[in-house]
Amino acid sequence: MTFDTIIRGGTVATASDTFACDVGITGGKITALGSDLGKATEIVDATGLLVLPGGIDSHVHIAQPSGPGIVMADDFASATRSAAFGGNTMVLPFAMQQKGESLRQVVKDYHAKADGQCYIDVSFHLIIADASDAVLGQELPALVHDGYTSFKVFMTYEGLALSDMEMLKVMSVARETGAMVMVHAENYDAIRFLTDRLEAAGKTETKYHGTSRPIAVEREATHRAISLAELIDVPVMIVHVSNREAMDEIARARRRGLKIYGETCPQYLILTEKDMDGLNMEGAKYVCSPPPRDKESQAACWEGLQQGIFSLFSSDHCPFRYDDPQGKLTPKGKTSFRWVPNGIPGVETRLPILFSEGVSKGRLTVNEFVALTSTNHAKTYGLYPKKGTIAVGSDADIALWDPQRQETISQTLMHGGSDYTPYEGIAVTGWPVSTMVRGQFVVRDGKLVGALGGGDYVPREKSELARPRTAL
Ligand code: DUC
Ligand code: ZN
Ligand code: ZN
Repeated sequence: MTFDTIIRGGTVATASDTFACDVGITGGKITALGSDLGKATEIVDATGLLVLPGGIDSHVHIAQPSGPGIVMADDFASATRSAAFGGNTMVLPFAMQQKGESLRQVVKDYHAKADGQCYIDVSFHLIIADASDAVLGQELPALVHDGYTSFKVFMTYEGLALSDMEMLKVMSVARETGAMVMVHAENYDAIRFLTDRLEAAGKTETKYHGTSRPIAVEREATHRAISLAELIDVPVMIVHVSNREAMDEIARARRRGLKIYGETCPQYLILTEKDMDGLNMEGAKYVCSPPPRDKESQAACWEGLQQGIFSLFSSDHCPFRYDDPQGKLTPKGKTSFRWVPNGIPGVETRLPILFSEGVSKGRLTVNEFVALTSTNHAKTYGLYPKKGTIAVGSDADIALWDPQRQETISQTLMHGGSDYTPYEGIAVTGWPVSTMVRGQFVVRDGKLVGALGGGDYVPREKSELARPRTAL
């Protein structure tokens, strides 16, 4: 048999094993693993490199409406290009509904933005902002059936926050349809109260973003989301957990046998609240929600990754330009932290940061790294084993890593639409040198070689992890 490609001489690592092995690829799929595989149209020399499943970033925001006068820094072309340079072969952005909108129409609109514009594969989660009977009774079940098998709900943000009643209704639909619910857990009223009080006291600098959403705000909402999920008996994913107290709520629920999953992100390992205390508006570069906390919270998030309380490590990529009134510098006259768009770029730096701080520094095995950045994302969101592993029959979505390469993260190395990285100056060991999607290189030896439009939309199965504990 002649393969299209053989990746030869590398060390393959999956979520469970590490082994010296060549990879044979035919028609975009992995068709053989072994040695002396024979002939191929192209032999790729991977001597000295790790051959890993491509990263799957299951929490990214791309081309999402972000309020009057604010524009997100990435469209699908720039976000997926940036993701590919960061060792990713798939991203899962959100199709975000706004109040009064048809969910079906929202999905169509996001497809129109993405179709032909992606360098790597994509699939959409839904964001449910309007929990009307028509949306929950008709549109949502039909969309789950069509492969949109996960949706995010917000407990905060103007126009997005759902009441407890609405959360219960959405969770009921998830239970009936077998979809995965993702929860943004922060207490909306508490944030509004604290924000008003800070502004009344003249405390409007960016550093007060953190003060307006302290840990109790996140812990309370996490506890409440878990309680609501328990009432419905539906699994949920608590996304972007930033601290020990919220993490402990997840761990406690799990000890009680509930299917509550957790995700954390690079900003909670690397940044702290102090970063938002920059001169002038510099602190705005780090404003995201939940906000970065303190060193103790960073240590807690590491424990959560090591102990499996967090099964996902995602970027929550949500980029805005810094030096731009349509971005972090906010429109004229809107000077309070309240108006700074929430979110930071991170899709390109997620994997190098976790590899370096985790694998190179001995906190994680390479297999844990693969699980946290690829395999668990595929399993959680109905893509496994098509995606998220290196196995015969799986898509040939592969990242080649140089585990020794030293780089210093800098905006000059980035390929997205933002004009800064919050991780400027961080030294890393380990770097993704090439990225291949379904057998085709998108990035090869640090150069873009993939075609715009080479990335496909991938409909998803229902997640094994989304099954309720008790029968319907
Ligand atoms: N917070 C969110 O909820 N979404 C995107 C980015 C952020 O900071
Ligand atoms: Zn969120
Ligand atoms: Zn998010």
